[in-house]
Amino acid sequence: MSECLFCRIIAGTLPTEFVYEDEHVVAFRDINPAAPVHVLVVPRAHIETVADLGGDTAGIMSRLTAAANRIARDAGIHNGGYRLIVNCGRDGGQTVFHLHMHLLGGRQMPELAA
Ligand code: DGP
Repeated sequence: MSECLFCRIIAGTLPTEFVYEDEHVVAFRDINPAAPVHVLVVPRAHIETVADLGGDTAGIMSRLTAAANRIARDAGIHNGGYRLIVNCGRDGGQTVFHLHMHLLGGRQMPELAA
């Protein structure tokens, strides 16, 4: 069995409700939400970080963004706006090493800290 937490969620061995899925992408609520809407948008393929993208996987960010925009519309936060975040590596604050995009919304987001 995969050691990767998000691969286990994608494979269904760690039961998690998907708020969106297609051939390439799944999305589920963050276990520790930082906003009223906090969804993780994740490629089915195991790619550790955004820095690993290229070649065959170069289009993944477009797929993640398109899915996040659709989820935001479905959640009714598209007019007010929302924040998309990709943490990369330890210094970027990444804790789960399977690429994912955070969709955060439903409240005013604070300015980014310096
Ligand atoms: P990051 O720090 O960018 O790597 O974000 C990882 C996120 O994953 C973090 O906000 C918490 C979330 N998370 C960790 N474990 C689980 C889990 O088992 N289920 C769900 N739904 N989210 C998880």
